[in-house]
Amino acid sequence: MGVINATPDSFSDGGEFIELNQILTRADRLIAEGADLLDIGGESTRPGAAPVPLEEERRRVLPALEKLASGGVPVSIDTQKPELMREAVAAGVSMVNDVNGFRAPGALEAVAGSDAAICIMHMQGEPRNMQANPGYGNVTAEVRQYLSQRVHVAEAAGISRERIVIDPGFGFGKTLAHNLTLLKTLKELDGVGGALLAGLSRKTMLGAITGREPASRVHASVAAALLAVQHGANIVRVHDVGATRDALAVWQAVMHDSVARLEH
Ligand code: HH2
Repeated sequence: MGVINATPDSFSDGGEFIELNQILTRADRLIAEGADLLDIGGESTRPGAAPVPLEEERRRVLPALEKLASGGVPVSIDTQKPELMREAVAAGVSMVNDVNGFRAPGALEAVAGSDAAICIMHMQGEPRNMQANPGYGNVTAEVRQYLSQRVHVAEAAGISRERIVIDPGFGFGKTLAHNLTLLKTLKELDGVGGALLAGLSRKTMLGAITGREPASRVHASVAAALLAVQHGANIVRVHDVGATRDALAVWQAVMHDSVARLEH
């Protein structure tokens, strides 16, 4: 999944893709690099980010969604707002990605009547305060419990399990230690939803490990994406699609080769 942040303030690439033609150029590039899915967002969720009014978020993303949703690559909208979810679904998006786990009143209903997938992410707190003092007894168990409960609520709203993607929400109300534990134990989230998504690309945890600024976290991000897939992620949300695909291609070649050797 290739990321397009149509925002002035995203932590890794804020301000680069604001005008419609910039968003479309970015989309073309991600598709050329091999993205299977594009995720477009108009509200930054970086720690400390302020909420964006509906009108402004709509202005940032809807024209691009309308253009891209009829193209050959499925499109996801990254939003917490039920009104925009509804409009994005009407525009033909294939997935609605909500870092708030569809907890806003009307969020699940906005998507239920369509055949779009949903991505339910775990977050402790909200972007404004989530990194203030995150705390868990057992982070993986608590994330799993939250996601299972949200999946049940989504199913009760008429969204079948195979339409539901779950995501532990790396960096959303988690310390470095929480993030590392989650990555190591990702397998424990198997089966909670229809698929598992991991978003580690360029995040602060990679800066803490490498000492690098967001734009220089490409190698760290590729390593993290590879680890996530090895631990069971089906979808990785990344800024650097080409580099990530190359790493995954090597991993897949090795895995297939070892399977073939075992068979002979
Ligand atoms: N991370 C970000 C935004 N949306 N959605 C899912 N499902 N999972 C994630 O891990 C995730 C997400 C944050 O990254 P980014 O979009 O690069 O930055 P910003 O929120 O500042 O726009």
